[in-house]
Amino acid sequence: MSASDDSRDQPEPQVGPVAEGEPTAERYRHPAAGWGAAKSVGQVLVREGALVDGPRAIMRMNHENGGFDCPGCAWPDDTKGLHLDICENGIKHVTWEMTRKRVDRRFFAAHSVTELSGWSDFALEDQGRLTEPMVYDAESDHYVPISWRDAFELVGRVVRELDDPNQAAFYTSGRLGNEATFLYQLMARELGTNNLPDCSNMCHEASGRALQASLGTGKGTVDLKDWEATDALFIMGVNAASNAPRMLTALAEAYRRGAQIVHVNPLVEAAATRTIVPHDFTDMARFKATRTSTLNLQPRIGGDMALLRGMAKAILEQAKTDPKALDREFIDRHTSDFDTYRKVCEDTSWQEIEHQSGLSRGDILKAARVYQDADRSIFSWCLGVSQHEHGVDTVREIVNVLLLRGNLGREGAGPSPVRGHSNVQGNRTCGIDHRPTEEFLDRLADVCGIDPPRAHGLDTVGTIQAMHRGEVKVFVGMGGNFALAAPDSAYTYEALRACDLTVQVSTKLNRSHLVHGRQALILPCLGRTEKDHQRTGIQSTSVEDSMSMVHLSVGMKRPASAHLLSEPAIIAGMARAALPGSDTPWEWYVEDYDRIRDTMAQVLDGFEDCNRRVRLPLGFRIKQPARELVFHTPSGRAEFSAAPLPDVVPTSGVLALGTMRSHDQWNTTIYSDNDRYRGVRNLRTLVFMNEEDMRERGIAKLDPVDIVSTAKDGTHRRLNGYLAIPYDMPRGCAAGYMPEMNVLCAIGDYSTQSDQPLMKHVKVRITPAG
Ligand SMILES: Nc1nc2c(c(=O)[nH]1)N[C@H]1C(S)=C(S)[C@@H](COP(=O)(O)OP(=O)(O)OC[C@H]3O[C@@H](n4cnc5c(=O)[nH]c(N)nc54)[C@H](O)[C@@H]3O)O[C@H]1N2
Ligand SMILES: Nc1nc2c(c(=O)[nH]1)N[C@H]1C(S)=C(S)[C@@H](COP(=O)(O)OP(=O)(O)OC[C@H]3O[C@@H](n4cnc5c(=O)[nH]c(N)nc54)[C@H](O)[C@@H]3O)O[C@H]1N2
Ligand SMILES: [Mo]
Repeated sequence: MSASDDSRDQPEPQVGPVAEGEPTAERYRHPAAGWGAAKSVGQVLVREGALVDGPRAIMRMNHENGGFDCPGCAWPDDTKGLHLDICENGIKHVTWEMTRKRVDRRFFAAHSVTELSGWSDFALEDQGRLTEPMVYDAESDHYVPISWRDAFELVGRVVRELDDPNQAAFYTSGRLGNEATFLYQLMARELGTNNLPDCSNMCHEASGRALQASLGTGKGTVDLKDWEATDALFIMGVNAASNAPRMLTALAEAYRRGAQIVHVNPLVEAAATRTIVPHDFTDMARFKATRTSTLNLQPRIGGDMALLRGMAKAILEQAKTDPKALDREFIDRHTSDFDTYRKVCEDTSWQEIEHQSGLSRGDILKAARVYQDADRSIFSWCLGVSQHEHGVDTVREIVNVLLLRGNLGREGAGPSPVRGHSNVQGNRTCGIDHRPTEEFLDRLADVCGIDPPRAHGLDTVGTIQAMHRGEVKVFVGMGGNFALAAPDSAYTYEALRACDLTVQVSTKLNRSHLVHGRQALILPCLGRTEKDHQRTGIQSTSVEDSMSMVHLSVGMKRPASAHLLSEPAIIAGMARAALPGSDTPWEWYVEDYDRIRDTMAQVLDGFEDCNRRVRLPLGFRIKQPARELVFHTPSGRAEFSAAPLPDVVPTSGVLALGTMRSHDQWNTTIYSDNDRYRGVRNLRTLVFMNEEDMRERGIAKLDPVDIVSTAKDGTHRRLNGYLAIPYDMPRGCAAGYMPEMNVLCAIGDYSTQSDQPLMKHVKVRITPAG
């Protein structure tokens, strides 16, 4: 089937449930979490039919020793022996996996792929858990059952027949546990490719590269104890109440302790107001809210670097009269290139800083004052900072500001990126990297006896482009929903459809099963909540959170179907079929995951003795050299960067559009059409705009509008009939929901610093619907 004549092509995926009521948008006036969250959880539990098992499973989530790790976000577990650290969205996520609904062979017999392609994405996932392997039958246009053995043989045959292993790509979504991750990259490298695109390429690639360049580590240096000890928190570009809800607890505790909390976000999000601490039942009962912010700054989209530069400039000016403004001793002993950085700050004018940040000098000075008055500061950030052309420079500027006052290598201070998927950080640690280091490959070769390829592989955007050109012919998705999550939906659909074979290892039916290659497999796997029985007994997997803590997760539920395999077993099955002569003991590894961990302990830095340490009550923390002021950088010191301020101000008539999540979704999984904290009901096809920008265009609240994006190469993409919602945000900015808005993101619009798609900075024109 060719892409061009295919009537199933849907450049505008319909994502949400079919709205049942009138769309409404009112300001949300309640604290975050609390009873609104409890009610929302109740509705999900009822809908998924999980009323009996749901609460029981949740009581086992995030336990020290014995429970399963929340498959939701990567926020770390409480360290103080609090055994019930849960949140609304974590509960939704777990019950989503535990649903009683099933997608079986009868379902696929009843619905052709063409028919399913017309369903909304919500309706697809709402069918429940996948139950057995299926293969696409072109003649009938249905998925039909296939045995595991035949499925593996199909993968093996197609891969073996490739002219070059680089014609295959192996995608990872950040849910995959460490052991499966290790086997997956081993399979790819034994085959001979580093084509390991992952969701990180769309997420925190910029953060990793920046921290690596500045500090010689790809990760943050702080842990939860630091959050508990800090004097000032700077929370940049994250919607914590929805996407890292357990951070609310940390913010409320910080506020009660008297710490300063500065939120930097074009939108004042719910976490920047007040919260009812989710598991504090007396607060819940008394409706007692705690503030979670002491200062809110609303820069323009992309204006963060200018704000940080302004803070640095203010501190350097202050240092002329106040020797305590800078930590000179720290700068002299531990950093390099300070003078170049000071010069670049002096040379950047206040006028430029105000223009590029969209903030007044007075507001920037307020933030600088908070920073200067604090003995210990933490900067935390997420996609609002990373998904930009200048994401790497901006994260490096965060580090610059931290270094000025020696906020590194001591309690309560340092950089703290908020990661996305629950194990996205562990995926990198365990080898999912299309640009692996020579040291890592040497050790892999040594320990595993393979000859890994040395050339860099393809990332997410590179893979899509190569599939489109016909150079990558086999796509394997280890979790995730690549078709919807990736930029430029129409182009990505064409790319996937040009493949000889697409393989999706999944728990639920999604768009990526319907936008497939000439041959296609759906391989259903166990979820994290489920018991994983292997030859030597029940297995557990390890995961790493945002703060480098590695701990075991063990499922407790009966699997959704007797025909599911674990992810390590599926990888081993594919590997054996694709590499018949392999000396790697794939089957032996799967019998007992301790064996995989023993190999990981020899290959991976920081995993020494991991089988013992991962069984300690809270697991173990991977050593962070930068935390000990050891810097694996060329200079052996923390390196200041001195990038010029980028021009982020849109030209006249153009708005910078950020694509983001609603409260009721998990990436491409949509739970409802509501976005409680932003006051929206029954609507996802919307665009938030500044009221003045709306007036100027003759657009009133809930008016339909057309949105046209302009790519770097001058091409246009459009979405029609979205409804405009006035929102408290700076002029020149707009916002709306991913994944629908990926239609607007051009494949060529990625950062030249990180190769990340520019998902927070789409240049658009918005006009009343034509
Ligand atoms: N419930 C739930 N939890 C999740 C997810 C989910 O979908 N649902 N996804 C997970 C994943 S994979 C990830 S990566 C994280 C994502 O977590 P977030 O980074 O919170 O994700 P987004 O919804 O994209 O929100 C981005 C935030 O950045 C702000 N923003 C946009 N542009 C700018 C800018 O230029 N500067 C600043 N300072 N802010 C800006 C937006 O207003 C918004 O508040 O969450 C993880 N956790
Ligand atoms: N425009 C725009 N696009 C974005 C973003 C944005 O901010 N704006 N954010 C980007 C980011 S940060 C990310 S991380 C990506 C997310 O991209 P992905 O990680 O690819 O997408 P998800 O929606 O998280 O994947 C959901 C699917 O995962 C499968 N799944 C769930 N649990 C499991 C499991 O345990 N094992 C397996 N094998 N499969 C499972 C289910 O079948 C489900 O349908 O999207 C990116 N896309
Ligand atoms: Mo992410």
